[in-house]
Amino acid sequence: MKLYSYYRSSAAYRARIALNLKGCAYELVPVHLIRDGGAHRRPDYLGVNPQGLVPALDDDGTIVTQSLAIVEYLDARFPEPRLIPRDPAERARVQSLAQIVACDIHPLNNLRVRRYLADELGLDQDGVAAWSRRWIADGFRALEARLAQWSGGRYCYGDGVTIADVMLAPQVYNARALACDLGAYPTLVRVADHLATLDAFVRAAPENQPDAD
Ligand SMILES: N[C@@H](CCC(=O)N[C@@H](CS)C(=O)NCC(=O)O)C(=O)O
Repeated sequence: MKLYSYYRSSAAYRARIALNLKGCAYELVPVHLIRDGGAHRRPDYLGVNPQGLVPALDDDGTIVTQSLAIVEYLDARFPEPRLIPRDPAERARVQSLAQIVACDIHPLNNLRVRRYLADELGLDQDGVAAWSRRWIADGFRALEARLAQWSGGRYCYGDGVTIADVMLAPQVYNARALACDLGAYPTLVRVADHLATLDAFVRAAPENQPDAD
C-alpha cells in the first residue's frame, strides 16, 4: 500500500494512525503542501485525488481518498483491531464523535481556509489563529461532554481504540500547536495524553515522519 501524505496534515495523520493500528506495511509518498505552490495542486497528484487534498491511499490500484473513508476501508479489509463497532448504537456513537472532528472542526481550519482568510479576507496571523481556536473550542466542548459520558478514561469510547481516537489525537496535536487553552476539557486531554503514548500513534506523529522538515 502507498499513502500520499504530508507530515503536518492532520487528515494524513489519521490515516497513518489507522494503518499502524492495523499493522499494515505501507510506503509513504510525501506530497509537500507548501513548497513550490504545493505538490497537491499538480496534475500528477490531481490524477490520484481530484480534490487536491491529502491523504490518499493506494491499495494495489484501489485509490481511497477522504480520511474517514480510508479508516472505514481499512477496518473492512483488516478487521482487527476493530475501529468501528458492529453494534448499531455503538457504531453510531463512535461515528458521531469522529465526525465532530472530521466534519465540523477540521474543515474550518485546513490550509485552504486559513489561506483564504489571510490572502483574500486580509486577516493577520493572530486573526487566523483566533479563528481556528474558536472552532476547535466549539467542537471540543461537545466532545468533552460526550467523553465524560462515554469514555472509560483512556479512549474516547469505552475501553478500546476506535475511529473516534484516530480522529481525536491529530486534532488535539493541532490544538496544542495553536496554543489553545484545553483547561475546560479534562476528559478529552486525559484520553489524548494516553493515546500519545501508544506506539501506533507515536509512529504516526508529524515529527516522526520521513518528510518532516
Ligand atoms: N476531509 C478530508 C480533508 C483533507 C484535507 O483537508 N487535507 C488537508 C491537509 S490536513 C489538505 O490537503 N489541504 C490542502 C489545502 O488546503 O490546500 C479528509 O478527511 O481527508
